[in-house]
Amino acid sequence: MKKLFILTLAVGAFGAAHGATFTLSDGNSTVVGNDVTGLNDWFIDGVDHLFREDYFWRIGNTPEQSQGALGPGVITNIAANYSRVTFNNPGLFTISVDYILGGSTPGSGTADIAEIVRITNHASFALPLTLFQYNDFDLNGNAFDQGASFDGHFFQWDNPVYGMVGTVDYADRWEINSYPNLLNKLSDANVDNLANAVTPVGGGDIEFASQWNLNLAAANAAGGPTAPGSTWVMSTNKRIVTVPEPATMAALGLGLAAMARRRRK
Ligand SMILES: [Ca+2]
Ligand SMILES: [Ca+2]
Ligand SMILES: [Ca+2]
Ligand SMILES: [Ca+2]
Repeated sequence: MKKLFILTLAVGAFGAAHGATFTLSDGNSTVVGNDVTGLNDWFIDGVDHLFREDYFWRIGNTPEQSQGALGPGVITNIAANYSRVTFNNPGLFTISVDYILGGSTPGSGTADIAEIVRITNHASFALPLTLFQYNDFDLNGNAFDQGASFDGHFFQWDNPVYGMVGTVDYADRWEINSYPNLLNKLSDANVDNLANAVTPVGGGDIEFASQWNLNLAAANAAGGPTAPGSTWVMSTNKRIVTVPEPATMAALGLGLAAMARRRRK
């Protein structure tokens, strides 16, 4: 009973045009998203591993809100596996997210989503904008009994399915919590920052988020968003792998450890 009312509620609040969906397909994988709650389904070989992946923002000391709260987004379908969603906050900023799905061979249980986020300041003053990337994976098609850790990248597992999320630039803050604590933090009327902590998880319905504290340079007075620093670009990658055998799992563990070592250098 976790969740299904969210989209209906938001569509009701904003009207029928808000809530347009898009679908990405590649190989063994399909992703479904919309302009209210971000990505809501990530099917790999028929199993849906995702409840929600979305972006939230605030300016200065205003409470956080989702990008979907800005109103209808513009959805541009670029290829079968590639869509762009753009939101405009008139006179202040635009935010666009490119979603690119990389599927794999049928039966592999593996797929990848690359995202490129662009935020452009249209104001004539520097914009203190804080961005949040929110992830609620329900790996293996269930919302309980999952584990997670953070080591520069996020890892979540529900054996034999593993999810990983990494970002460039590295975020300024992060948090792992249990649903819906983190979602409430990003949706309530308080100004919140992520805790840089794993909060003990009851029931194992994991959610996690990253936070970037930005200060986008003012756009040129002529009105074009062309000043150096007025646009920020971030790339992020999500991968889900299914590991059928203990030997393969050990190899995955070694790979992750090697990745962590490289990162620290
Ligand atoms: Ca889903
Ligand atoms: Ca489970
Ligand atoms: Ca809040
Ligand atoms: Ca979850």
